[in-house]
Amino acid sequence: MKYWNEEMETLPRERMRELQFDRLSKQVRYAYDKVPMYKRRFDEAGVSPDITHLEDIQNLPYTVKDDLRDHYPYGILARPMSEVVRIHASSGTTGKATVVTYTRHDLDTWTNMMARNFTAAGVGREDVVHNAYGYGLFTGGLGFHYGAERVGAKVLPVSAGNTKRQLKMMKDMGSTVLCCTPSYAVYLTEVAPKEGYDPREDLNLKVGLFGAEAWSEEARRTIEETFGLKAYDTYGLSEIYGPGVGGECEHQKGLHIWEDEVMIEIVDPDTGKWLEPGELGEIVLTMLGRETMPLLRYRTKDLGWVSVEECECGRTSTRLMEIRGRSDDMLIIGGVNIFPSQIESVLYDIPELGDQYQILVDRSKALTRLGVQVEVTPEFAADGNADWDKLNGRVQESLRATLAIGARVELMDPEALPRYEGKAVRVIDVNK
Ligand code: DLL
Repeated sequence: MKYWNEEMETLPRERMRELQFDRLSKQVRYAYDKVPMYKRRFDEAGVSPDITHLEDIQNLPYTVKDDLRDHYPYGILARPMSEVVRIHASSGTTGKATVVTYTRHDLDTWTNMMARNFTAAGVGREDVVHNAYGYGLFTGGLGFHYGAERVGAKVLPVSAGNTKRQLKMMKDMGSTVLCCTPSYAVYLTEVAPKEGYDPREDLNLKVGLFGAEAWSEEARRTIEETFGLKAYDTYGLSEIYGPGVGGECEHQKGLHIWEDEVMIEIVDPDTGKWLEPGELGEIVLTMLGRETMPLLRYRTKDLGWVSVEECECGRTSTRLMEIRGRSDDMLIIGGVNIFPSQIESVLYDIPELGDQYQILVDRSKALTRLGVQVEVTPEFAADGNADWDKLNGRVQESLRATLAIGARVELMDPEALPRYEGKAVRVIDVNK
């Protein structure tokens, strides 16, 4: 099957805008009538909840993560609790967790969005989906699970952890699709051969759906080449259902946003002004049919840019061409803005280096200082004649040449750094 919802995925852009306006205007009025936080905010700002053009969305107040924390746990509900059938929550490492609720209708919408992602990646009834996203409060596990079931695939709900067993299951069950974080997939490229598997011969993987964290094109190449699969990016966040806000098609040229359900804006993070396609800014999302938590203009803190040109696959949606990472993760070193994924790109291009690295940030002095710890490959470590100092110098030079930053580099033995089953923690604040 080429599309999951052909009508919506190929709707001419003008018609999509009309549909969005129709849905948005109802949703804004609904949020105003049902959620006291929005009524208060609109009234205080003197903004009418009855919009007359799609562009009016620019005048509406934003919603931020702290709004969810301030209304912990059930303060933003637009439906009675009796209609809520699922609750997810973020881990809340800093402060209170953010809690998200779903009605049956919300779960159905989410599942269909994930079904579009799977279909765009060519996954269907013939496939065995190995789902190694964590099951639990995190939206990754169940989001992928129900989406895969809906397209008729066979789902293996393995969840995260126990890597040896993961590989055995993958082989024995003939899994054709791997779903996990890209950093875990990279880790699997290392463990599979060590456990005696030839990743291409012994495993039957054809497709991977990866997301939940920023990853580089180099990481994609490593995963694709090792397993002989095609790796697709998936974007989403718990506040906006979970995974499935958008995903790549076979052309892998940006992530199609399912715009009949989620409206995307790219805004200047400082001024809040709308930016044009091609311009990097903050991703702001509004759900057009959410029943329980009708969040309006949710500021994701993720930075990205979009294209509105039609894709070769025939889908007409806006495409998210790059998700550079969270503005919170952006490092400012000597006046230069750097994202962890850019450092990953440099490191993954040096063959003597392994796949595990950590970025150490020291903000104790006036100038932020950067350190990079990166493992060397087992072959390099085993070579008695290997010149560690020379390699160290090369890594420093490459970082400087590509990113214009100086960094203290520490080469580590293989397996010296931690591995992650879910989202990797790449940036360490040494002052904390
Ligand atoms: O990570 C939902 C998800 C699960 C998406 C599985 C994709 C796959 P949260 O835990 O709420 O939800 O984290 C959301 O993760 O704001 C981004 O910063 C980051 N993120 C998610 N997908 C991508 C991606 C899930 N494809 C936060 N590329 C988001 C880069 C991503 N960052």
